[in-house]
Amino acid sequence: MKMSFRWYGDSDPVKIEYIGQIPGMHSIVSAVYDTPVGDVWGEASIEHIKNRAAATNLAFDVVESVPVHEDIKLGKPTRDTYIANYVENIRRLAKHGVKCICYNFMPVFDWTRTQLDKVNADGSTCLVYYAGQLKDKNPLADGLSLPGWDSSYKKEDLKKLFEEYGALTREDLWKNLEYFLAAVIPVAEGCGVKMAIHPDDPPWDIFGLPRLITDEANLDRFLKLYDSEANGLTFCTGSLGCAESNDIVPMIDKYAKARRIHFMHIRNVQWIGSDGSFEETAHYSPCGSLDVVKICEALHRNGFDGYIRPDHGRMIWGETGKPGYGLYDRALGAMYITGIFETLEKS
Ligand code: DNO
Repeated sequence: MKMSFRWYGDSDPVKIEYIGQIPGMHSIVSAVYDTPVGDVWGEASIEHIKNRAAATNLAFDVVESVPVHEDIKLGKPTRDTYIANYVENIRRLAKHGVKCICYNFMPVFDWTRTQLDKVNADGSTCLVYYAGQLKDKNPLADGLSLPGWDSSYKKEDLKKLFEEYGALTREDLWKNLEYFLAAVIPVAEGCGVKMAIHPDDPPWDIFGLPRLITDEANLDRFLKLYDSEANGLTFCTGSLGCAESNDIVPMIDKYAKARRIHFMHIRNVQWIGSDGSFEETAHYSPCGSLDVVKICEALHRNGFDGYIRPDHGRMIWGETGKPGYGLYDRALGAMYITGIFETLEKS
């Protein structure tokens, strides 16, 4: 496995030099942030990230994310232009050494939490999803902003998007995903890039918008849409694992064995009650509901050689910054996972 760490570029409060100081760190995971969704990324911007990484002895070989334009998900006539741009981005990234591209196919909203700064008993803060809190939220109402949303949406844009998705069935969304893969995967194959879809987070419909990448049956269906190693997964333990019904260790065994996991996001969550509520916790297994040792064992026994990054951490030691993406707790997570792998490799 290759350990990696997400870095949001020059404006990230976490300095790339600090990431380079974490033992065992191989890659930074980043993206071009100066270009609107759907456009082609400038080569100078790609090169800039690569140079920043190289100066810190890190590789820049994983991108998270090249976002998929809503017109592609909606299957609008304009999708072919956006797909052509997407394909050009894959070519450009490959040219600069990128081996793995993470993306998602969630309508409108990316990851969704109801609170970003829940104070824990020890004074740290974490991200939480309380189903009861979400019920009262109306995404079309003024002033609502949740993490992970594209904050550039105006109320009117959102209203229009909701109307467009209202006319789309779940099966239509699957068809649009298949159409996208048919165009993108052959190009990725040709230039040695592994595409890695991120599961929907949380893995169920929100605000009446359909979500597809949610459980084993749907992951199977997704992988069959285009049967190629280049059509793979970002296996996010927290996104899939916040649904108790997803038994993630056997799932990791299955997909790692099939060589369809290219990128692991490892984080822990604590299930709360039975309505889908959860809190994000430290990575250490006893802190949450997921067993990180068992997760790493499943990867190790299947010879996993892809990328891993410690996903969301808590805010600890007074750190402030991007919720979920501080330095300290993610660095602890990275070392914990690296330690588990060292043990597995030596035993
Ligand atoms: C959240 C992230 C996601 C992820 C995208 C991939 O912290 O895991 O936002 O980057 O869903 O496209």
